[in-house]
Amino acid sequence: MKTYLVTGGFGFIGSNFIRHILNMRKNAAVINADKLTYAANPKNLPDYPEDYKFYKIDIADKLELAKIFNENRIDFVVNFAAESHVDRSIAAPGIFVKTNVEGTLNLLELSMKHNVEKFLQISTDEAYGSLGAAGKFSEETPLSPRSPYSASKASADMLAMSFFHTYGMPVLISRCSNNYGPYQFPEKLIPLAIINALNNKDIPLYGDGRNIRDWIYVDDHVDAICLVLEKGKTGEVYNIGGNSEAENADIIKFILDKLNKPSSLIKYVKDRPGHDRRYAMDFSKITSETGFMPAYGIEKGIEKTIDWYIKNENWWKEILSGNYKEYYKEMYENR
Ligand code: NAD
Ligand code: TDX
Repeated sequence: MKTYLVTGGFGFIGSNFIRHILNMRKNAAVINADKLTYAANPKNLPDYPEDYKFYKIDIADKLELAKIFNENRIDFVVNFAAESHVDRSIAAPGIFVKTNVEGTLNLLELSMKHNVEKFLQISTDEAYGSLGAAGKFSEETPLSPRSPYSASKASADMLAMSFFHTYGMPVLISRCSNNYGPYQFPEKLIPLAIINALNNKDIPLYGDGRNIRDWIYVDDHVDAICLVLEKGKTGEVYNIGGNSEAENADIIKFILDKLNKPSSLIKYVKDRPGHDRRYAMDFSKITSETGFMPAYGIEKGIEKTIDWYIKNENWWKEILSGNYKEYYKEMYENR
């Protein structure tokens, strides 16, 4: 029996990861450590109330976090917990440093003290910065983060790798491109566009709408994480991508088309400050070392995602009717 400590397990990717582990690994126990911020939702894991332990914990609180390690033998740490939204980091960077940097440091220190078998830091392509029209990020690309969010993630990555080099701790880092799929909080582009389109509301498109992201369906990211944990080498970074570069405007048009909604719902708004132009991932290293290849192309992945948001209206209606509404209004409707 191996025990996984999954931080941020009630968020988007963390909940999809826990579901996968509980379904696929009969000899795995999961501990979910989550602060339950606005982005968390216990209903992201509706079918597994009994199958794992949950600690409501802020990873930035080291004393609280230590309880988990004192009460359980942890084999693998998978650190998803983070403030994850770039726009919020521009509005209020402090909490990004607290959670993403200080929280990761606490986890590293406790994981080292308790001799965990592997520590996987879940990171992002945004740590590399922004690309021009050509080229891709490789694991050798120097880190050059440009938003408070990506600066906090790059800092956490550097701390994590310093624990490998300084203390010989078994640390791995995975850096993934933009995820989408079920249970994504509707502040991010794809769920926001689907929900607004379903509600016949304007969809805000930043700047000229031609910024490019490499999109990956969340199940593919989860598969890649499992492969990194199983076959990755400690002290190494693994890029994960979806092979699906697309301009934001084309993503929104595709969604509107699928839902038979008019393109007049697109509303061009003021650009995000410091908006990264393009991300693209060279993920040949994880492919050659673990066999990873994304199973979903962008069209199939978005169709599946639209289908999920249509069938799970209650999930997002509840979110939109809560406190988040005020933020949503301020952020998008008054631009
Ligand atoms: P999310 O915002 O949906 O979920 C984050 C989760 O972390 C929430 O459940 C929240 O309550 C929890 N959390 C936040 N602060 C915490 C704290 N101090 N202590 C404990 N728990 C805390 O995020 P996501 O989109 O699922 O992203 C998960 C991870 O993957 C993040 O580290 C993010 O940087 C990384 N990542 C995300 C993407 C993406 O496209 N979403 C891409 C690459 C990497
Ligand atoms: O309303 C919007 N309109 C718009 O044009 C929103 C929310 C976004 N955008 C643009 C900004 C980006 O170019 O769409 C693109 C995607 O934006 P987000 O969904 O906010 O994602 P991004 O900023 O690219 O960051 C995401 O991917 C990498 C995640 O939020 C990060 O956690 C992850 O590390």
